[in-house]
Amino acid sequence: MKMWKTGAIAAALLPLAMAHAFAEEAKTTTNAPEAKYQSAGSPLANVEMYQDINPKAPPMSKAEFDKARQIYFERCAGCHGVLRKGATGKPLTTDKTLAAGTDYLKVFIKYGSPAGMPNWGTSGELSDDEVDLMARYVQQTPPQPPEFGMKDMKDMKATWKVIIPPDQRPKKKMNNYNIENIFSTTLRDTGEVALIDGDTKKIINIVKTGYAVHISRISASGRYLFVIGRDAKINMIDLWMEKPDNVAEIRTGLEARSVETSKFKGYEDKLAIAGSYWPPQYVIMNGDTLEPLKIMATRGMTVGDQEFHPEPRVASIVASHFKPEFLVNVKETGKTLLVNYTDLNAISTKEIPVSKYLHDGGLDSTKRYFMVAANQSNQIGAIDMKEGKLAGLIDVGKIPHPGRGANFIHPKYGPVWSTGHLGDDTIALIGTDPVKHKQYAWKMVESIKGPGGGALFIKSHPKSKHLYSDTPLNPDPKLSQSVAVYDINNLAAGYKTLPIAEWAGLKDDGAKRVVQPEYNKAGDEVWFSVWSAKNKESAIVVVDDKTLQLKAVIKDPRIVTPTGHFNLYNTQHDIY
Ligand code: DHE
Repeated sequence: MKMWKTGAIAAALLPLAMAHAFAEEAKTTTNAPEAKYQSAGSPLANVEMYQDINPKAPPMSKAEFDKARQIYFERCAGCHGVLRKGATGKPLTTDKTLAAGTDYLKVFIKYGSPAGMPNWGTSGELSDDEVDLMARYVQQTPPQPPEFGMKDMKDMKATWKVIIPPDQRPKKKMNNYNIENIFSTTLRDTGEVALIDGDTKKIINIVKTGYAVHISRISASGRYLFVIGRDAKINMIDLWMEKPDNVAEIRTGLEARSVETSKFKGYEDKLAIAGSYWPPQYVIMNGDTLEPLKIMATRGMTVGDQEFHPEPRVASIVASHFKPEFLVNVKETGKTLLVNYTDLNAISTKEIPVSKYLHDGGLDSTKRYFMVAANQSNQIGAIDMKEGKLAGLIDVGKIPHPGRGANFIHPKYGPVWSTGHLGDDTIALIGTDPVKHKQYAWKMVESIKGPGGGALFIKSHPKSKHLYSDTPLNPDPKLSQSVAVYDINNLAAGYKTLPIAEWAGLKDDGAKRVVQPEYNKAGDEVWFSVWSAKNKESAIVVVDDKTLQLKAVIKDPRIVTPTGHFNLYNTQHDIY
């Protein structure tokens, strides 16, 4: 039998103890489903960056550095930030990592931490060599991706293409589709959207878009559809064409998630806006050609502690119906910007400090208030777009994640907006009527119990008596493959579970995560994506909202990794 000397045991255990200490120090509100969700992979992985040789850091060859940089941007940047200044995860700047040292960092990376750092080594996602590589990499000076400005020959202007100029586009609708009931479905891993006819459930077209497409938004008139990829590529699709397809495209940065178009009276279809994760900026474009007109930076001071943040990412953006303004939520600074677009040569921006870190959100039923999730503060900010101020900051559950949230009339509290949570099993209901239900406005009036954490999207419809909440990131497949539905007139009765993935009848054993309830225009059907890996079968399941029975399953070899889907009418009119 091998004999261990006390000193050897102590030496072997030391890094583990230190990692625990580091984990304690690094306590964040991150939890495992959220950490996995954030580490979805950044397109910056493939961007060439300069290696700065730091004499204090452990040596790394150029090949090792490039490999580690790629892993970092694929797995770590979502939480720790591009420049490692910290976001959902703790800062990994060299003052901290050099002091920690390679052994200490290796244990931390391999085993993870109770505070939410995934166990990259023991889960099998990184080999021991890769763990060692990453421990050395995070002690190097963080390489900075390039900026992405306007320049004609390079950057934004060089990526801008008008495929069909406005004067060569149809003068009237050239197809017989009921455009308002089309669904734009994200095909995440093929870099496409499927345009599906909501009436016939047939695919109209599969349109090529950016890498790992994120969201779809629709112009004020309902004619143009805008889709943004994680690589900040925007595609503009003309729905009047015989077969709706791309008419313009551009890249507004190197990584992005949000796009929107102007909706104020007199500015319908005039402008588009996209926010980037990198560089930290937003870009205002011509609404029918995507010509980039103005780039605005978001670098600045954080809310509360007022520290400079070099890379505050742009999260959700919405167009105001009350003023010629875009509402731009900046994640790391925790601020909402009201960007007035009447004079692009003298843009006025009102900055509203809210809370950290702003992510997704949606409008209340009057469209006056934008409800934005501050996911690391467990709060929702209610921004009054008419008065241009913070109407309320509401404490909710752990890591709210509403998508756009769900509005409905509660029998006691009147109009409420609701959100589910990534970090716990509750659904928060917030009163949104400061006139007739003043005592409930901007308060969490109720927290109802859902099936589990890992919720991403919640949805209702003015014509429905139901509220649906998914849980695709719950580790229990029974929950990630089903959806909870409540009767809004009797929430106390609890929820029913609909076995959506089972109803899809898929032939193989994919993850079958059930994502994003979305109503059709009439509000009598609800669509769900059943999301499996790229090499497995996926589907879309349609439920009859009255009977809660299966109505249709849409399967097609082209429906690969469906995630978000957007009914064009409901998206155009902010109905949710
Ligand atoms: Fe999303 C919305 C960012 C992972 C599906 N997502 C958003 C918005 C942001 C965002 C900022 C709000 C846009 C707006 O309203 O203008 N999402 C991020 C991330 O940073 C994150 C955590 C990690 C990443 O690397 O991207 C992330 N998102 C995901 C997914 O893994 C999801 C589930 C599947 C996918 O397609 O990648 C996903 N996000 C969505 C969807 C919306 C969204 C469907 C739109 C919701 C809506 O109802 O409008």
